[in-house]
Amino acid sequence: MAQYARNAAAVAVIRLRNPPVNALSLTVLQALEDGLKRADADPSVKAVMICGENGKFSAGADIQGFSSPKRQGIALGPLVSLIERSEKPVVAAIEGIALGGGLEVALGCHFRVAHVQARMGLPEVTIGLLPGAEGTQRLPRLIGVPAALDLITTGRHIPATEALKLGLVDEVVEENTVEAGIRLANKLIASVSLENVSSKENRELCKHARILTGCPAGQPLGPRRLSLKPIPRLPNMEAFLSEALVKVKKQARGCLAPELCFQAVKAATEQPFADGVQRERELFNILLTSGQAQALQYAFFAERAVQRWTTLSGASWKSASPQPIRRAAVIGLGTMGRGIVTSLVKANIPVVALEQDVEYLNTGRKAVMLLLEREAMKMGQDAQSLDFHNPARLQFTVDFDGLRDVDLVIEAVFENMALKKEIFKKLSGICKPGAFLCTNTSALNIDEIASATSHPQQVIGTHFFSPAHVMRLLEIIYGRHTSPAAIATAMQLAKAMKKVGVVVGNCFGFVGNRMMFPYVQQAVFLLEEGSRPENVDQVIEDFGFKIGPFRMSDLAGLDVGWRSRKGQGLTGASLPPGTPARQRHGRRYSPLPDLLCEQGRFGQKTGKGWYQYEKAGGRTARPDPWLHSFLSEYRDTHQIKTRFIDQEEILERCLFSLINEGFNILAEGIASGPEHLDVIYINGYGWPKHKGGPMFYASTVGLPRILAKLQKYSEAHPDVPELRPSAFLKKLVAAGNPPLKEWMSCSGSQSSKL
Ligand code: 3H9
Repeated sequence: MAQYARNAAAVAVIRLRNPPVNALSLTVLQALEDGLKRADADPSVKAVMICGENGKFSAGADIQGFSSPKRQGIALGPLVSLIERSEKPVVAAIEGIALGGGLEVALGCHFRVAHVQARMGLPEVTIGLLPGAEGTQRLPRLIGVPAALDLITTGRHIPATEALKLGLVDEVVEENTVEAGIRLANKLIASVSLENVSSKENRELCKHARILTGCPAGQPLGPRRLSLKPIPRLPNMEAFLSEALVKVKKQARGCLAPELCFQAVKAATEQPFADGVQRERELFNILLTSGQAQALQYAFFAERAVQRWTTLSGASWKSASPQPIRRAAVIGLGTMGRGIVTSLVKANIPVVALEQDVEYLNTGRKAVMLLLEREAMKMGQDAQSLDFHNPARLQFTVDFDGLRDVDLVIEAVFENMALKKEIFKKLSGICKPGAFLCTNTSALNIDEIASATSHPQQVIGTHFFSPAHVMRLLEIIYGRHTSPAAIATAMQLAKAMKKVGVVVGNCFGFVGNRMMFPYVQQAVFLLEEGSRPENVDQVIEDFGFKIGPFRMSDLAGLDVGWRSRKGQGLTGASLPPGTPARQRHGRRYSPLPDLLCEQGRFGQKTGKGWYQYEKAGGRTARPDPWLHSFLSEYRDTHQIKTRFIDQEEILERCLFSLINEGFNILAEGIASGPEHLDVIYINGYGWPKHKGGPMFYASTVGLPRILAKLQKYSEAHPDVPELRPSAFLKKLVAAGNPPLKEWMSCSGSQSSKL
């Protein structure tokens, strides 16, 4: 609701109240409208101030409401106009956040005062929408087209200081914002009511109020009504807009909202306010029903839902308490370790970084310092707080003794079980008993690593994604003995590093990589059967992935997987003689990646992989005629008939096999819900967010269709178990294809492998 109150003077205060973020539900809107009408009707009220309960203005429209079947009720746009039309000055006192519809309400007000720590923005684009309460028309009138376009098409939140520079707010205060708002309202009252009074003192007061408000005498509010303001012209508006459109389209990669946001702002530059509003509404409705908005809003709530973690044994976020991390250590300063140290420093956690010898330590130190300097530059004025030259905040050592008093260690050495166990054994003897011992692994067994220590309850997997200081995902893997406090602490750490932590169970590859295996496997099988790397990548990138599987493999280095397959005895010297070239353990196997590695084609780093590059370390992938003839010869050698494979088959075999593995993971209880898998894929694997993650996508395709296709492909490739439909998928189809949020209630009888 919104609480209406009169203060001692003539200011009516309307306080938006809908915890936790004062979202503008229909009830809040109704109360806001009632409050405005009441203030209007009361002659003793001379000004109105709108603020929010609990130090937050408002996070905008209630996002849950967009999926509600009964969205009837008061509309936000006309309410913003009602505020603007008020004959009594209306002041917005912005504390905490003013986002989306919240900021649009503030734009309807005649004056805006913000607390110095407040953040503002129009983030609708990030949930597949555009500012649909006239924000696309008012904001460019207030701060100009370039700045408005930037805020509206990126959805970024800006601090109050930037808002002041842009002219988005009139005043930034460090003290109580509500009191500052009331003070301003009183000055405005003075400016209006004292105009005709001739005492010298009143004339002075009136003059002061006019300077403050920028309103000419006799028209106290006219220039403050943004809908009446002309758009600030640019000398080259047309050229500016066409360049901006190219940029917006490039960044959108198939997501509709940024381009429609652009169109709405463009309408503001071409049409009168009322027509622009009409255009904004049309575009908003297109987005609302596009499917992408549902996917993005699902992703928004999924990211919050995964914070409420549970484990198979019943531990949960409700009862587990995170422990404070006053000091952390990172072991290993390779690519991952460097990124992890950088993330910890950015999170203001003092770090001890350890390497095996001085030479590695010095190389690692240089690399970390470089990363931190770059980060500091990006962060601008906050950079001093990183204070990374201070040894109390970042210390480099080769001595394990330096780890005695740390609260948490993150081991980030090579993916080698023996090495990891050796380190954990050492840590177990050196660290204090309460220290949490985390291993950064992408696939290895957490229980086996924990078995090397005397406190396995303190051991937990923390799978970072490269580059670790950039990627948002942190897969948090609990083992058989991991304590709930260790999980809660790892989740808290993720939050401190501004990452999204997702708690999953322990199995080979955990969630992300386990689902990735069948996807990559299908991609390679498609090459065996007739596709080329560029065909497969194109289909996957057209779907919206940032990068296709072959370009990704070239970037990561083919040698990484080769080393792991050698370790598993799938290739190399340990392969038993007489093993068929294209079969392992009775299943289809493709030696293609191994053959490329044998030729020294490790990807970008060697200048050749699935593609060719301009030089070793080059970034521009070009299709390679050598590879095309190599594939033809390979098919001849193995008597594979080359066939044309269409886009549909490429997409379905890659994605449906990945999704199929997702159903197995859910059935085994490795993840407690489909949203976990989706958050992992969106934040760690470049899945297009506007398609909601693999499991959400499966729900939109329809489970019966996915099942039928998997059955078809499985019949055509009986030696590929990954294409055999998961029992859980079949069960859901038999249960009538329930909506995604009901899937887990159907999983009851599934057995757990944990
Ligand atoms: C809009 O305004 C459209 C208009 O232009 C036109 C309309 C015609 N609605 O993130 P947190 C919940 S579209 C409903 O954990 P934080 C959230 O789910 C809107 N619920 O906290 C969570 O619930 P739970 C444009 C919302 O401090 C709880 O609040 N606005 C909304 O890390 C706490 O959230 C946006 O896109 C909402 N609008 O971050 C802003 N917002 O506890 C979206 C939050 O049950 N919101 N909740 O899990 C945010 O960016 C962040 O939530 C915010 C707080 C920065 C506000």
